[in-house]
Amino acid sequence: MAMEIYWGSGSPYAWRALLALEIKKVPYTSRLLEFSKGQHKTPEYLALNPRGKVPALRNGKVVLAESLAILAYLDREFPQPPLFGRTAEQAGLIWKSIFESMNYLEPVANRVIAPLFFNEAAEKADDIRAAAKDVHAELAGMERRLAAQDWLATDGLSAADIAVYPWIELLLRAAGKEAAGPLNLGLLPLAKTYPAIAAWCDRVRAVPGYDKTYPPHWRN
Ligand SMILES: N[C@@H](CCC(=O)N[C@@H](CS)C(=O)NCC(=O)O)C(=O)O
Repeated sequence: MAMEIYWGSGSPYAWRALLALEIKKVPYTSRLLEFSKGQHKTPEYLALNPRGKVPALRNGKVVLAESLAILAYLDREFPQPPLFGRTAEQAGLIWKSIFESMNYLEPVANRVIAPLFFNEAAEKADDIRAAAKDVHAELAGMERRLAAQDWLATDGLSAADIAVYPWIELLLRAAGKEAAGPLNLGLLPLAKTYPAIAAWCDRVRAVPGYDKTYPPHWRN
């Protein structure tokens, strides 16, 4: 049986796994779980990932959760094109970018994104504004890097781009919500606020297979 990937629409973590599969042109069976129906909490799914979170991957006897672990697995199993670099230096730079995003961007981005997605913008307005400042500081660093190079960590598309890109998309979607208007987040239009990040987003979107990874419920 082809490799199976369990994912949820709009999950940045699941998006990483789908991007890696498409970039590596690995055949896979898509198992889209609906959060609203609790399909990530069924006994069958909990047997794959007891945390009840997406993504999870099954390839024969191999069962894996955690998006970055899935990326590492796919990179070993299907080495071309390499996602974690060709040299020791590249591997270091890629992991540095990933950890910077995990440690400094994602926590503050989440404080902007979650309340806007879950209709809590009014009561959390102060915290959203405070977090947005930190988001801007992180984006400014990314902007400087991407003004000097096409990809986040090295001279080619890597796991760093795959790991960070879904968070930028989530931020853009949150910033586009009506409730974000009064907050003046200063994120949109990205081409004006962060032109190098916008150009990088376009490069990621041009990756063959990208369309298949786009969250289906965002198309409506
Ligand atoms: N560290 C995990 C995070 C996975 C995660 O939090 N997934 C969320 C979707 S964005 C989820 O499945 N949440 C459902 C839940 O916790 O019930 C990874 O990198 O895969």
